[in-house]
Amino acid sequence: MPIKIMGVLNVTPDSFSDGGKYFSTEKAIAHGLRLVDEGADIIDVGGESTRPGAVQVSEEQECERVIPVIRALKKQTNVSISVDTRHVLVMKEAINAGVDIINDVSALSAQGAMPLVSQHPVKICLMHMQGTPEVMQNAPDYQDAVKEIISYLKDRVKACLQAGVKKENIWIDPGFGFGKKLEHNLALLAGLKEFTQLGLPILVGLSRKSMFGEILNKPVDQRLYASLAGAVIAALQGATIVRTHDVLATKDALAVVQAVKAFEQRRAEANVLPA
Ligand code: 7PJ
Repeated sequence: MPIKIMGVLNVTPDSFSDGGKYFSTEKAIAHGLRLVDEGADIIDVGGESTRPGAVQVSEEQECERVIPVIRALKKQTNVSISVDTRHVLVMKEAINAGVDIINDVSALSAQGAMPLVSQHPVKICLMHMQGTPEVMQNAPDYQDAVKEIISYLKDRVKACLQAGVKKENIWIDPGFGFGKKLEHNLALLAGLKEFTQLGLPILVGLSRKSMFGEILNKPVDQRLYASLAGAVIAALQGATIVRTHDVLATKDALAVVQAVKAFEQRRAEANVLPA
């Protein structure tokens, strides 16, 4: 499966890594179209910041931010559109607006989320988070992060299947930075291949995250090269969707991974002896 690039489109005044530069419908649409030009396969539209300490918005406000942007991008582009939300009202209105993917950092834990999405042919990304955005970085704690997060995702996948979601519509995501210390994020990146045992597409979001800030001691606007290294490490281990603010750079880096993988595939096929 070719690696897909998901471009991040924040429609929030307080999103941490672009300083709310795109906080208006018009600006958001323009930025979304730019990400498409850069080669994004998916645009992920989010109206709620999940940064610790971020200002809370109502579901109605979140809809006012994201729905016009989703409608415009559906009309003006051919790429898939995703909505980054934890809230059922936003999911419902985004589905009405034609969204293709529901990307939920709480893995559809809101009451009514699973029954809603099971009624529609949308893809679902189930992400792991320890705690809630407000408190998740207070004291992240795991015995074995990789094992525990795989087990959590297996349970959420099972619940989705029981609620009637089709297996081919489910993606998983270990949730880098969501209730994780540096050592947990490193364990996940080092052990990402283990997530392929679920047999589902793996999405990773590493772009500009604080784990790179800790490794480099650099602010968010100086983490591009580190984020590319992270994306390459993830893709080599089987990540198939990479969520990023920097579409063009990430696309080029992952084209190299793709070419090496295709070479390995050809060589493996050539070495198979005819029956
Ligand atoms: C992620 C996300 C991620 C998925 C955010 C940020 C924080 N959705 N939404 N995975 N991160 N699926 O972009 O730094 O890692 S918001």
